[in-house]
Amino acid sequence: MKMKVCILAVALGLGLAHHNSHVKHGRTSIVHLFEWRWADIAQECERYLGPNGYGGVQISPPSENIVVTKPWRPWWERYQPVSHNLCSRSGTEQELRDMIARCNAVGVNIYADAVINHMCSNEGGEGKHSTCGSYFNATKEEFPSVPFTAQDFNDRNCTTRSGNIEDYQDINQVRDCRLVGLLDLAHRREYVRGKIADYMNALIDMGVAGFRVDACKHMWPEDLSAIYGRLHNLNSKWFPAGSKPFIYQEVIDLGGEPIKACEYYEMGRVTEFKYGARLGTVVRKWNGEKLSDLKSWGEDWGLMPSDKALVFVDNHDNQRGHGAGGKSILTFWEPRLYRLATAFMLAHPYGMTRVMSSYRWNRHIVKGKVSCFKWLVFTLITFCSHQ
Ligand code: QV4
Ligand code: CA
Repeated sequence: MKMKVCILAVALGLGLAHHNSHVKHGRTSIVHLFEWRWADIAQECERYLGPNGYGGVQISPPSENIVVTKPWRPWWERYQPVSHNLCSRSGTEQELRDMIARCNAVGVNIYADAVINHMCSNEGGEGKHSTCGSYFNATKEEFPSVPFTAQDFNDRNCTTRSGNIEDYQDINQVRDCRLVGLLDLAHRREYVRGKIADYMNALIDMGVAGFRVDACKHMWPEDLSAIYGRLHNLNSKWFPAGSKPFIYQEVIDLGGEPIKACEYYEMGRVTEFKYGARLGTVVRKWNGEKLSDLKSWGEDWGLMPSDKALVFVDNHDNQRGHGAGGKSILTFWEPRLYRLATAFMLAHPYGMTRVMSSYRWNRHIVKGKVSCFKWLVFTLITFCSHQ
Protein backbone atom coordinates (compact mmCIF):
# COMPACT_ATOMS: atom_id res chain seq x y z
CA MET A 1 0.00 0.00 0.00
CA LYS A 2 2.72 2.42 1.04
CA MET A 3 4.71 1.68 -2.12
CA LYS A 4 1.64 2.57 -4.20
CA VAL A 5 1.50 5.92 -2.44
CA CYS A 6 5.12 6.51 -3.34
CA ILE A 7 4.67 5.65 -6.99
CA LEU A 8 1.65 7.93 -7.19
CA ALA A 9 3.51 10.81 -5.62
CA VAL A 10 6.37 10.49 -8.10
CA ALA A 11 3.99 10.03 -11.03
CA LEU A 12 2.19 13.24 -10.12
CA GLY A 13 5.55 14.77 -10.88
CA LEU A 14 5.41 17.73 -8.57
CA GLY A 15 8.62 18.77 -10.29
CA LEU A 16 12.22 17.71 -9.82
CA ALA A 17 13.19 21.24 -8.99
CA HIS A 18 15.66 20.51 -6.22
CA HIS A 19 17.53 17.55 -7.73
CA ASN A 20 20.20 19.47 -9.63
CA SER A 21 23.38 19.71 -7.56
CA HIS A 22 24.79 22.53 -9.72
CA VAL A 23 28.30 21.07 -9.41
CA LYS A 24 30.64 22.77 -11.86
CA HIS A 25 32.84 21.37 -14.64
CA GLY A 26 31.03 17.99 -14.79
CA ARG A 27 32.19 17.03 -11.30
CA THR A 28 30.31 14.26 -9.53
CA SER A 29 31.34 14.18 -5.85
CA ILE A 30 31.10 16.24 -2.73
CA VAL A 31 32.89 15.90 0.61
CA HIS A 32 31.53 16.28 4.14
CA LEU A 33 34.02 18.39 6.06
CA PHE A 34 32.56 17.37 9.41
CA GLU A 35 33.17 19.96 12.15
CA TRP A 36 35.71 21.89 10.06
CA ARG A 37 36.11 25.62 10.73
CA TRP A 38 34.93 28.01 7.99
CA ALA A 39 38.39 29.55 7.59
CA ASP A 40 39.93 26.10 7.09
CA ILE A 41 37.26 25.11 4.56
CA ALA A 42 38.00 28.24 2.52
CA GLN A 43 41.67 27.29 2.37
CA GLU A 44 40.85 23.68 1.58
CA CYS A 45 38.66 24.76 -1.36
CA GLU A 46 41.47 26.86 -2.83
CA ARG A 47 44.37 24.58 -2.04
CA TYR A 48 42.95 21.09 -2.55
CA LEU A 49 39.26 20.63 -3.41
CA GLY A 50 39.12 22.98 -6.41
CA PRO A 51 42.35 21.71 -8.03
CA ASN A 52 41.41 18.06 -7.35
CA GLY A 53 37.93 18.14 -8.86
CA TYR A 54 35.60 18.11 -5.86
CA GLY A 55 32.17 19.47 -6.74
CA GLY A 56 31.18 20.68 -3.30
CA VAL A 57 31.39 20.59 0.48
CA GLN A 58 28.75 19.63 3.04
CA ILE A 59 29.38 21.87 6.03
CA SER A 60 28.34 21.25 9.65
CA PRO A 61 25.16 23.05 10.78
CA PRO A 62 25.86 26.80 10.64
CA SER A 63 23.05 27.86 13.00
CA GLU A 64 23.55 28.90 16.62
CA ASN A 65 23.33 25.93 18.97
CA ILE A 66 23.22 25.11 22.64
CA VAL A 67 26.57 24.76 24.42
CA VAL A 68 26.79 21.37 26.13
CA THR A 69 29.58 21.23 28.66
CA LYS A 70 29.03 17.98 30.49
CA PRO A 71 31.26 16.07 30.32
CA TRP A 72 32.87 17.95 27.40
CA ARG A 73 31.76 19.85 24.29
CA PRO A 74 30.34 17.06 22.11
CA TRP A 75 30.06 17.33 18.31
CA TRP A 76 26.34 16.61 18.60
CA GLU A 77 25.52 19.89 20.34
CA ARG A 78 25.42 21.33 16.80
CA TYR A 79 22.25 19.34 16.19
CA GLN A 80 20.48 21.32 18.92
CA PRO A 81 19.74 24.80 17.50
CA VAL A 82 18.62 27.69 19.67
CA SER A 83 18.35 30.34 16.95
CA HIS A 84 19.01 30.99 13.28
CA ASN A 85 21.96 33.26 13.99
CA LEU A 86 25.05 32.16 12.10
CA CYS A 87 27.77 31.78 14.70
CA SER A 88 29.03 28.40 15.77
CA ARG A 89 32.21 26.58 16.69
CA SER A 90 33.08 26.71 12.99
CA GLY A 91 33.28 30.49 13.08
CA THR A 92 31.49 33.81 12.74
CA GLU A 93 28.93 34.88 10.16
CA GLN A 94 31.62 36.93 8.42
CA GLU A 95 33.92 33.90 8.22
CA LEU A 96 31.03 31.82 6.85
CA ARG A 97 30.30 34.45 4.19
CA ASP A 98 33.97 34.71 3.25
CA MET A 99 34.30 30.92 2.97
CA ILE A 100 31.22 30.58 0.75
CA ALA A 101 32.53 33.29 -1.60
CA ARG A 102 36.04 31.83 -1.77
CA CYS A 103 34.83 28.28 -2.41
CA ASN A 104 32.41 29.50 -5.09
CA ALA A 105 35.25 31.44 -6.71
CA VAL A 106 37.19 28.20 -7.27
CA GLY A 107 34.13 26.25 -8.46
CA VAL A 108 33.43 24.36 -5.22
CA ASN A 109 29.81 24.53 -4.05
CA ILE A 110 28.71 24.73 -0.43
CA TYR A 111 25.81 22.69 0.95
CA ALA A 112 24.63 23.59 4.46
CA ASP A 113 23.36 21.04 6.96
CA ALA A 114 19.91 22.40 7.87
CA VAL A 115 18.62 21.28 11.29
CA ILE A 116 14.96 22.26 11.03
CA ASN A 117 12.99 19.43 12.65
CA HIS A 118 13.63 20.64 16.17
CA MET A 119 15.38 23.03 18.48
CA CYS A 120 17.44 21.92 21.51
CA SER A 121 16.58 19.18 24.01
CA ASN A 122 13.78 19.65 26.55
CA GLU A 123 16.54 19.32 29.15
CA GLY A 124 18.53 22.18 27.64
CA GLY A 125 17.77 24.51 30.58
CA GLU A 126 17.57 28.27 30.55
CA GLY A 127 20.14 30.99 29.91
CA LYS A 128 22.70 32.14 27.40
CA HIS A 129 24.74 28.95 27.09
CA SER A 130 24.63 29.15 23.31
CA THR A 131 27.24 29.75 20.65
CA CYS A 132 26.27 33.41 19.95
CA GLY A 133 25.15 34.05 23.53
CA SER A 134 21.43 34.21 22.69
CA TYR A 135 19.02 33.67 25.57
CA PHE A 136 16.61 30.71 25.45
CA ASN A 137 14.43 28.74 27.81
CA ALA A 138 14.03 25.09 26.79
CA THR A 139 11.62 24.26 29.61
CA LYS A 140 9.20 26.98 28.49
CA GLU A 141 10.02 26.38 24.78
CA GLU A 142 11.05 30.01 24.29
CA PHE A 143 13.62 30.94 21.69
CA PRO A 144 13.31 34.74 21.44
CA SER A 145 16.07 35.15 18.86
CA VAL A 146 13.93 33.46 16.19
CA PRO A 147 11.39 33.98 17.86
CA PHE A 148 9.68 30.62 18.57
CA THR A 149 7.33 30.16 21.53
CA ALA A 150 5.51 27.11 22.98
CA GLN A 151 2.72 27.28 20.38
CA ASP A 152 5.29 26.67 17.61
CA PHE A 153 6.03 23.17 18.92
CA ASN A 154 4.26 19.88 18.36
CA ASP A 155 3.39 18.91 21.95
CA ARG A 156 -0.38 18.82 21.41
CA ASN A 157 0.06 16.68 18.28
CA CYS A 158 2.15 14.04 20.05
CA THR A 159 0.30 11.20 21.75
CA THR A 160 3.04 9.36 23.64
CA ARG A 161 3.26 9.54 27.40
CA SER A 162 6.87 10.63 27.43
CA GLY A 163 6.43 13.14 24.59
CA ASN A 164 9.27 11.31 22.82
CA ILE A 165 9.19 8.91 19.87
CA GLU A 166 8.66 5.50 21.43
CA ASP A 167 7.67 3.33 18.46
CA TYR A 168 9.12 3.74 14.96
CA GLN A 169 6.20 1.69 13.60
CA ASP A 170 3.86 4.61 14.37
CA ILE A 171 4.23 7.28 11.68
CA ASN A 172 2.48 9.98 13.73
CA GLN A 173 4.85 9.51 16.65
CA VAL A 174 7.92 9.55 14.45
CA ARG A 175 6.89 12.87 12.93
CA ASP A 176 5.08 14.68 15.74
CA CYS A 177 6.89 13.54 18.88
CA ARG A 178 10.35 14.43 20.11
CA LEU A 179 13.40 12.66 18.70
CA VAL A 180 15.46 11.91 21.86
CA GLY A 181 13.86 14.82 23.71
CA LEU A 182 14.56 17.41 20.99
CA LEU A 183 11.79 20.05 21.01
CA ASP A 184 9.78 19.23 17.90
CA LEU A 185 8.71 22.10 15.64
CA ALA A 186 5.13 22.25 14.30
CA HIS A 187 5.76 22.64 10.58
CA ARG A 188 2.08 22.70 9.76
CA ARG A 189 2.10 26.25 11.13
CA GLU A 190 2.63 28.85 8.43
CA TYR A 191 4.66 30.92 10.85
CA VAL A 192 7.12 28.10 11.52
CA ARG A 193 7.46 27.35 7.80
CA GLY A 194 8.18 31.01 7.18
CA LYS A 195 10.88 31.28 9.84
CA ILE A 196 12.65 28.16 8.57
CA ALA A 197 12.46 29.39 4.96
CA ASP A 198 13.88 32.77 6.07
CA TYR A 199 16.85 30.97 7.62
CA MET A 200 17.51 28.87 4.54
CA ASN A 201 17.03 31.87 2.26
CA ALA A 202 19.64 33.85 4.19
CA LEU A 203 22.13 31.09 3.38
CA ILE A 204 21.00 30.91 -0.26
CA ASP A 205 21.48 34.65 -0.64
CA MET A 206 25.00 34.28 0.81
CA GLY A 207 25.77 31.82 -1.99
CA VAL A 208 25.21 28.24 -0.81
CA ALA A 209 24.16 25.82 -3.57
CA GLY A 210 21.80 23.79 -1.42
CA PHE A 211 21.17 21.81 1.73
CA ARG A 212 21.47 18.48 3.48
CA VAL A 213 18.18 18.50 5.40
CA ASP A 214 18.55 16.76 8.75
CA ALA A 215 16.06 14.26 10.20
CA CYS A 216 13.56 14.31 7.30
CA LYS A 217 11.95 11.06 8.45
CA HIS A 218 10.69 13.12 11.37
CA MET A 219 8.95 15.72 9.19
CA TRP A 220 5.83 15.33 7.02
CA PRO A 221 6.68 15.41 3.30
CA GLU A 222 3.91 17.96 2.63
CA ASP A 223 5.37 20.32 5.23
CA LEU A 224 8.83 20.02 3.72
CA SER A 225 7.39 20.61 0.28
CA ALA A 226 5.74 23.81 1.53
CA ILE A 227 9.04 25.01 3.03
CA TYR A 228 11.08 24.17 -0.09
CA GLY A 229 8.47 26.00 -2.16
CA ARG A 230 9.35 29.22 -0.34
CA LEU A 231 13.05 29.06 -1.09
CA HIS A 232 14.79 31.66 -3.24
CA ASN A 233 16.65 30.82 -6.41
CA LEU A 234 20.40 30.55 -6.02
CA ASN A 235 22.52 33.69 -6.02
CA SER A 236 23.02 34.64 -9.67
CA LYS A 237 26.52 35.91 -8.93
CA TRP A 238 27.63 32.28 -8.98
CA PHE A 239 24.77 30.24 -10.49
CA PRO A 240 22.65 30.54 -13.64
CA ALA A 241 19.52 32.66 -13.17
CA GLY A 242 16.52 30.59 -12.07
CA SER A 243 18.60 27.81 -10.40
CA LYS A 244 16.80 26.12 -7.50
CA PRO A 245 18.76 25.00 -4.44
CA PHE A 246 19.94 21.37 -4.44
CA ILE A 247 18.30 19.41 -1.62
CA TYR A 248 19.27 16.04 -0.22
CA GLN A 249 17.22 14.71 2.64
CA GLU A 250 18.41 12.55 5.51
CA VAL A 251 16.02 9.61 5.74
CA ILE A 252 17.39 6.39 7.18
CA ASP A 253 15.43 3.65 5.44
CA LEU A 254 16.98 0.23 5.85
CA GLY A 255 13.58 -1.43 5.48
CA GLY A 256 11.25 -2.61 8.23
CA GLU A 257 9.62 0.74 9.04
CA PRO A 258 6.42 2.26 7.63
CA ILE A 259 8.13 5.52 6.62
CA LYS A 260 9.87 4.99 3.29
CA ALA A 261 12.60 6.96 1.55
CA CYS A 262 10.47 7.06 -1.60
CA GLU A 263 8.02 9.46 0.07
CA TYR A 264 10.71 12.12 -0.30
CA TYR A 265 11.96 11.45 -3.88
CA GLU A 266 9.90 14.10 -5.60
CA MET A 267 11.24 16.88 -3.37
CA GLY A 268 14.95 16.23 -3.64
CA ARG A 269 17.54 13.50 -3.40
CA VAL A 270 17.54 11.18 -0.40
CA THR A 271 20.39 9.61 1.56
CA GLU A 272 20.70 5.92 0.61
CA PHE A 273 21.83 4.21 3.82
CA LYS A 274 21.59 0.74 2.28
CA TYR A 275 24.54 1.67 0.05
CA GLY A 276 27.25 1.72 2.74
CA ALA A 277 25.69 -1.14 4.69
CA ARG A 278 25.57 -3.43 1.64
CA LEU A 279 28.89 -2.35 0.10
CA GLY A 280 30.47 -3.04 3.50
CA THR A 281 29.36 -6.68 3.49
CA VAL A 282 30.81 -7.25 0.00
CA VAL A 283 34.15 -5.57 0.66
CA ARG A 284 34.44 -7.57 3.89
CA LYS A 285 33.65 -10.76 1.89
CA TRP A 286 30.83 -11.66 4.24
CA ASN A 287 28.42 -14.36 3.04
CA GLY A 288 30.99 -15.50 0.45
CA GLU A 289 30.49 -12.34 -1.59
CA LYS A 290 33.17 -11.11 -4.00
CA LEU A 291 34.01 -7.76 -5.52
CA SER A 292 33.14 -9.19 -8.94
CA ASP A 293 29.54 -9.56 -7.69
CA LEU A 294 29.38 -5.76 -7.84
CA LYS A 295 29.05 -5.79 -11.62
CA SER A 296 25.29 -5.53 -11.11
CA TRP A 297 25.66 -2.91 -8.33
CA GLY A 298 22.82 -0.37 -8.13
CA GLU A 299 19.05 -0.65 -8.32
CA ASP A 300 19.32 -4.43 -8.85
CA TRP A 301 20.59 -4.68 -5.28
CA GLY A 302 17.45 -3.07 -3.89
CA LEU A 303 18.90 0.44 -3.85
CA MET A 304 16.72 3.44 -4.72
CA PRO A 305 16.79 4.91 -8.26
CA SER A 306 20.26 6.27 -8.99
CA ASP A 307 19.04 9.80 -9.80
CA LYS A 308 17.39 10.05 -6.35
CA ALA A 309 20.31 8.75 -4.28
CA LEU A 310 22.97 10.54 -2.27
CA VAL A 311 25.51 7.86 -1.37
CA PHE A 312 28.43 7.41 1.01
CA VAL A 313 30.50 4.63 2.56
CA ASP A 314 29.92 5.97 6.10
CA ASN A 315 28.54 9.16 7.62
CA HIS A 316 29.26 11.22 10.73
CA ASP A 317 26.69 9.21 12.72
CA ASN A 318 27.31 5.61 11.78
CA GLN A 319 31.11 5.93 11.88
CA ARG A 320 30.80 6.62 15.61
CA GLY A 321 27.89 4.38 16.62
CA HIS A 322 25.04 6.91 16.22
CA GLY A 323 22.10 6.58 13.84
CA ALA A 324 21.92 3.36 11.86
CA GLY A 325 23.92 1.26 9.50
CA GLY A 326 25.07 -1.79 11.35
CA LYS A 327 28.30 -3.69 11.79
CA SER A 328 29.19 -3.86 8.11
CA ILE A 329 29.79 -0.10 7.81
CA LEU A 330 33.42 0.59 6.88
CA THR A 331 35.23 3.53 8.43
CA PHE A 332 38.76 4.95 8.57
CA TRP A 333 39.48 2.54 11.42
CA GLU A 334 39.95 -0.07 8.68
CA PRO A 335 41.95 2.01 6.20
CA ARG A 336 42.69 -0.59 3.53
CA LEU A 337 39.10 -1.74 3.10
CA TYR A 338 37.81 1.81 3.52
CA ARG A 339 40.01 3.11 0.69
CA LEU A 340 38.86 0.26 -1.50
CA ALA A 341 35.17 0.95 -0.84
CA THR A 342 35.62 4.70 -1.34
CA ALA A 343 37.52 4.22 -4.61
CA PHE A 344 34.81 1.87 -5.85
CA MET A 345 32.08 4.35 -4.93
CA LEU A 346 33.85 7.22 -6.72
CA ALA A 347 34.45 5.15 -9.85
CA HIS A 348 30.94 3.68 -10.07
CA PRO A 349 28.21 5.76 -11.76
CA TYR A 350 25.41 5.05 -9.22
CA GLY A 351 24.08 8.03 -7.21
CA MET A 352 25.63 11.32 -6.21
CA THR A 353 28.67 10.48 -4.10
CA ARG A 354 29.83 11.99 -0.82
CA VAL A 355 33.25 11.40 0.71
CA MET A 356 33.65 11.64 4.49
CA SER A 357 36.32 13.83 6.09
CA SER A 358 36.19 13.35 9.81
CA TYR A 359 38.53 13.13 12.77
CA ARG A 360 39.93 10.44 14.98
CA TRP A 361 38.68 9.98 18.53
CA ASN A 362 39.37 7.65 21.40
CA ARG A 363 37.13 4.68 20.86
CA HIS A 364 37.98 3.20 24.26
CA ILE A 365 36.44 6.14 26.09
CA VAL A 366 33.38 6.21 23.87
CA LYS A 367 32.66 2.56 24.54
CA GLY A 368 32.16 2.93 28.27
CA LYS A 369 33.63 2.11 31.61
CA VAL A 370 35.06 -1.36 31.01
CA SER A 371 36.88 -0.22 27.90
CA CYS A 372 37.89 2.93 29.73
CA PHE A 373 39.62 0.76 32.30
CA LYS A 374 41.33 -1.25 29.57
CA TRP A 375 42.44 1.99 27.96
CA LEU A 376 43.90 3.17 31.25
CA VAL A 377 45.83 -0.09 31.69
CA PHE A 378 47.01 0.09 28.08
CA THR A 379 48.15 3.70 28.50
CA LEU A 380 50.01 2.89 31.72
CA ILE A 381 51.78 -0.07 30.09
CA THR A 382 52.70 2.03 27.06
CA PHE A 383 53.91 4.85 29.29
CA CYS A 384 55.99 2.54 31.50
CA SER A 385 57.52 0.70 28.57
CA HIS A 386 58.77 4.01 27.20
CA GLN A 387 60.51 5.04 30.43
C1 QV4 B 1 18.94 11.96 25.98
C2 QV4 B 1 18.29 10.58 26.11
C3 QV4 B 1 16.84 10.63 25.66
C4 QV4 B 1 16.11 11.68 26.50
C5 QV4 B 1 16.81 13.03 26.35
C6 QV4 B 1 16.16 14.05 27.26
O1 QV4 B 1 19.02 9.65 25.27
O2 QV4 B 1 16.21 9.37 25.85
O3 QV4 B 1 14.79 11.81 26.04
O4 QV4 B 1 18.20 12.93 26.69
O5 QV4 B 1 16.52 15.31 26.90
C7 QV4 B 1 22.02 13.87 22.07
C8 QV4 B 1 22.38 12.71 22.97
C9 QV4 B 1 21.12 11.97 23.46
C10 QV4 B 1 20.22 12.96 24.19
C11 QV4 B 1 19.89 14.08 23.21
C12 QV4 B 1 19.06 15.17 23.85
O6 QV4 B 1 23.22 11.80 22.27
O7 QV4 B 1 21.48 10.92 24.35
O8 QV4 B 1 19.01 12.31 24.59
O9 QV4 B 1 21.12 14.71 22.73
O10 QV4 B 1 19.75 15.76 24.88
C13 QV4 B 1 22.86 13.92 16.86
C14 QV4 B 1 23.36 12.74 17.68
C15 QV4 B 1 22.42 12.45 18.83
C16 QV4 B 1 22.25 13.72 19.67
C17 QV4 B 1 21.58 14.75 18.75
C18 QV4 B 1 21.26 16.06 19.44
O11 QV4 B 1 23.45 11.60 16.85
O12 QV4 B 1 23.01 11.44 19.65
O13 QV4 B 1 21.44 13.44 20.81
O14 QV4 B 1 22.52 15.03 17.68
O15 QV4 B 1 22.39 16.64 19.98
C19 QV4 B 1 17.66 8.58 13.96
C20 QV4 B 1 17.07 9.70 13.11
C21 QV4 B 1 18.13 10.42 12.30
C22 QV4 B 1 19.32 10.85 13.17
C23 QV4 B 1 19.86 9.59 13.88
C24 QV4 B 1 21.01 9.94 14.80
O16 QV4 B 1 16.07 9.21 12.25
O17 QV4 B 1 17.54 11.56 11.73
O18 QV4 B 1 18.83 8.99 14.65
N1 QV4 B 1 20.34 11.55 12.40
C25 QV4 B 1 20.40 13.04 12.35
C26 QV4 B 1 21.83 13.56 12.42
C27 QV4 B 1 22.37 13.32 13.81
C28 QV4 B 1 21.57 14.14 14.81
C29 QV4 B 1 20.15 14.23 14.52
C30 QV4 B 1 19.59 13.70 13.38
C31 QV4 B 1 19.33 15.11 15.37
O19 QV4 B 1 22.60 12.97 11.42
O20 QV4 B 1 23.73 13.65 13.89
O21 QV4 B 1 21.71 13.54 16.12
O22 QV4 B 1 19.45 16.42 14.82
O23 QV4 B 1 17.99 7.47 13.16
CA1 CA C 1 9.03 16.28 13.87
